[in-house]
Amino acid sequence: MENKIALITGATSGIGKATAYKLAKEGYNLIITGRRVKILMELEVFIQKNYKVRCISLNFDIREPNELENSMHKLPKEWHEIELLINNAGLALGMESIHEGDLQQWNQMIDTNIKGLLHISKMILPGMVERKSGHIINISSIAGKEAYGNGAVYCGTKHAVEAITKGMRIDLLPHGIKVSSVSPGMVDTGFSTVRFSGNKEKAEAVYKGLTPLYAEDIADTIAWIASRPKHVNINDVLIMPTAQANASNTYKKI
Ligand code: NDP
Ligand code: 8X3
Repeated sequence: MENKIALITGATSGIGKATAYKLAKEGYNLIITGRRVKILMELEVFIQKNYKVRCISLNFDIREPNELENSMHKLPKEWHEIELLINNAGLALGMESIHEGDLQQWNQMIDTNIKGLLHISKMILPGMVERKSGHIINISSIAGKEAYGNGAVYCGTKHAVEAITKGMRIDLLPHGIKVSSVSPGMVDTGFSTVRFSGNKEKAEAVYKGLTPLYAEDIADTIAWIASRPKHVNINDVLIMPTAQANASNTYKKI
């Protein structure tokens, strides 16, 4: 394939979807992934129709090793040379104090945000190593830099993403593979609706009274990181809304 290939996990919503549009505009052929098959199919058709690139969707739950591997093994040969991997699929569930947390929610966050990211990276990295070329961009968070109350496990998963990113960068150094991360503060996506189990009122309250980041802001940042010259790697970008100083301090006009 002439154009470079990018694989985006969690492309059905928010940051992943905005990144799919942005990278399509930049001329990447796209592999888009997620669990919601209808959205994936619609996005695949939309991208092929509106951008001059190819797009293929893979439908799997990133927590399920067999689903993930079967899907990746079905990828046609011309899609094998993935140059850019955006490890974006992830979620937070609940906001309870540690002694009241839900074990099932903890497992889902750990299995998605840490183990899912590791598993898909392991599927794609051998090809990058063989070609001595590639770039992984992990989506971390301000929650990977600081812990906040009632978010210990989500923060723990993003701290793990930070450590994995740093470790990957060391291991992949001799192979010329770039490893970057993007660490956003509040971004208005499906994130809070998922965190509060579909409670729109609670989700909207998170962004009320301030201007948060939008998914497109993060997509722009990802595209900028991916477009630096070969000798330049952006290790990490910590990006916040102007109205948010850190994980716990926001300025709201309500
Ligand atoms: P969204 O809820 O809008 O999107 C999350 C994406 O992850 C969806 O496409 C979803 O796809 C995918 N996903 C979740 N679980 C799975 C799974 N088990 N298997 C496959 N795909 C999965 O949220 P965002 O766009 O905000 O989140 C994207 C990333 O950004 C996450 O890693 C999040 O932690 C991070 N982040 C978000 C911030 C924010 O404030 N929004 C700030 C900092 C970081 P589907 O449901 O179809 O499977
Ligand atoms: C998402 C941002 O502050 O809700 O990672 O953890 S925050």
